[in-house]
Amino acid sequence: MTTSSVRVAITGAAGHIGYALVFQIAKGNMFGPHTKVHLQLIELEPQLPALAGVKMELEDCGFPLLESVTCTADLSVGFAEADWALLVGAVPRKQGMERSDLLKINGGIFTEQGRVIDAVAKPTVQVLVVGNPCNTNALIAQQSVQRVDPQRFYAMTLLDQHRAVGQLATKAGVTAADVEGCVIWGNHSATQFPDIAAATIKLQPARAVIQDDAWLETTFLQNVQQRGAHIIQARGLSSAASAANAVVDTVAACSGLWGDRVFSLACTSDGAYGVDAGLVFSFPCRYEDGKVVIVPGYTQDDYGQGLFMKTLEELRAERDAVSALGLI
Ligand code: NAX
Repeated sequence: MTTSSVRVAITGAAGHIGYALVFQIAKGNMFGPHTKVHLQLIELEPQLPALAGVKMELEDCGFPLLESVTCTADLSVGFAEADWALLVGAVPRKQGMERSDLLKINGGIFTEQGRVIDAVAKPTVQVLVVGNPCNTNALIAQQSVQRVDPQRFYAMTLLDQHRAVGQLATKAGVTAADVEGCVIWGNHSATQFPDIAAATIKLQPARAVIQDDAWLETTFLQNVQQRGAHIIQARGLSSAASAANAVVDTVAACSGLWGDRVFSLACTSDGAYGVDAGLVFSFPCRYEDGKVVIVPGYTQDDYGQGLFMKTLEELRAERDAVSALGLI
């Protein structure tokens, strides 16, 4: 029995992640088997022919839950009445480009997208930024809103959590389902802090099961922080299927489909854990009373505190850089 429907807007829908994502949503993996979906696919004008091909393939799948597919380069059509806006499209850093150029170009894109979302999406819309630098792009996008609650803008770090869990599971010779309580703090970047202080493997403290502090503090840390680069080295392309999988899981978790399970999400700090209010920072979160909340009570030793401060300092610097550019 299907009971409801959701409108999902996706930018960059003809890109690598978009192509791995839309079929999962249409199949029901994001909102479950009883929710119909309208896909509102947004691309740059030159990519519209490729997007038309994606639409053909969606039609060729015969997905029972797929109500409609809109393909557009017009943001006000793409974000109209959206329940979720998945901001995947972004301009990648090219050779010779300064970081400030990247922030400026993407800043313009995310300012405009935030403005249009505020104007035409449902007032209850939730926004997940995937396009990098995703934390700061989310910070920029939420500045444009007046009607929509800026707290409903997030950036994705669940892929990083899944990567950390994968590393621990492989090292311990167990499956991912046996690993719990691993969280990501801070920025979706090479400074991110994958924290295993509260993690368990088969319900035993992860550190005691692994019994290799040197591995945890070097190989594990680098493998998680550098996983994106390692995948590019191996594939010649950046992670797409695993990123799409994490988008599906993030939206499901934010929609209550993960129950009260804790998951990593970059959301707007309210000052929790000493993070400057307003920064979009990855915290342990859970769905509670119809919304996403930051889970309190995690503690860190000096080692963890050092890593926490490093990623916090990086996000402060990104915020100051976009502030200097007049983007926030
Ligand atoms: P692709 O270059 O394959 O696709 C991006 C698509 O976005 C292109 O089709 C492009 O035409 C479109 N696009 C660009 N600007 C747009 C705009 N203003 N409006 C609408 N569409 C626009 O990149 P892909 O591999 O799909 O990666 C997309 C983004 O995800 C990148 O910024 C990437 O860095 C980021 N990632 C974020 C991750 C995360 O965990 N937060 C992990 C994976 C990924 O690296």
